[in-house]
Amino acid sequence: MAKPRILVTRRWPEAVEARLSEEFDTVLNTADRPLSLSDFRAALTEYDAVLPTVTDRLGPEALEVARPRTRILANYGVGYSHIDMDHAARHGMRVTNTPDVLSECTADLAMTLLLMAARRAGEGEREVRAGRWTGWRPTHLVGTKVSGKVLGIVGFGRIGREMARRAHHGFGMEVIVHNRSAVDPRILAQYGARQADSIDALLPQCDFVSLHCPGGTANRHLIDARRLNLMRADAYLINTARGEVVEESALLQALAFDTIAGAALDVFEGEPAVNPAMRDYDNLVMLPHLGSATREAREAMGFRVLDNLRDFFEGRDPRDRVN
Ligand code: 8YV
Repeated sequence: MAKPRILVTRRWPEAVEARLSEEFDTVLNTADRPLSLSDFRAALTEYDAVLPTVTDRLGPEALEVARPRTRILANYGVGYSHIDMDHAARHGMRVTNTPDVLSECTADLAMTLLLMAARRAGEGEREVRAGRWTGWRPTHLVGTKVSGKVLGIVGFGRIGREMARRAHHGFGMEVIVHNRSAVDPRILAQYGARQADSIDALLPQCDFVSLHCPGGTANRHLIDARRLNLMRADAYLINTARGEVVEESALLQALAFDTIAGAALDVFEGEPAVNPAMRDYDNLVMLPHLGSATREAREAMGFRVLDNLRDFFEGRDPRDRVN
């Protein structure tokens, strides 16, 4: 029987690409150029499986193909708000993701951002690099203490829990969570956490708020001007979830008028485009979507996609099916 024909839309870790090439009739994107809309539409008619990433915008237009050959979109990453699930379902396409294997690394990065914002690490680094450091003084780049403070977590899935573990057991933080569905008190107890009834109730209680919910239309601008106003003036917002979860223009207003103390973002509304105005805010830390960017996580994500493909093409239910 012919091997399934699969397309990998970006460069993946070498070890995973090698294994994919052994097991499937695989086409790699050796130039690592993002696919255009027409490339993607063509791919859907030529491949049994397409393996996208967050840089593939698989909205209704990209998926508007009369008779696709593709039967599975095996996404590299846990978030899949870049895929129009209604259209995928209409074509009977299976969609899978890669949970678990990136939770620790993404939480590590959320904690990195939290620390950077609180301790003004970005400002300090820029100062040293620019040769502007004039020496130690008691009032120099004074930030905010992290240990023992209150952390609010919005979205208490795998990554949110890893964040809570780090914050509570590593930094002695008090953790308050809000999740779409209520969290079992036995799980909360593992992180010394308590539950807020609503996001609105959570926000005013926190020194730091870290977002770990999914993106997509349901959570678009979940943190808007009104909710930013519920945060304390000395509080920080951390976003490693998806850019659309925060209304960026409202966040910039809040930073400009010091209605919050600062923010740290790994994801952006129009990424990779970043609103140029954001570069002027010293109370804003920005990283280029590095959440899962470790060798270990990126390889594990690739092998998890491979597991999903094997399951699918051998007639089993893929372990990470999301539809
Ligand atoms: C990925 C992420 O690197 O997994 C996710 O949802 O945001 C990142 O960790 C990226 O999405 C890969 O497609």
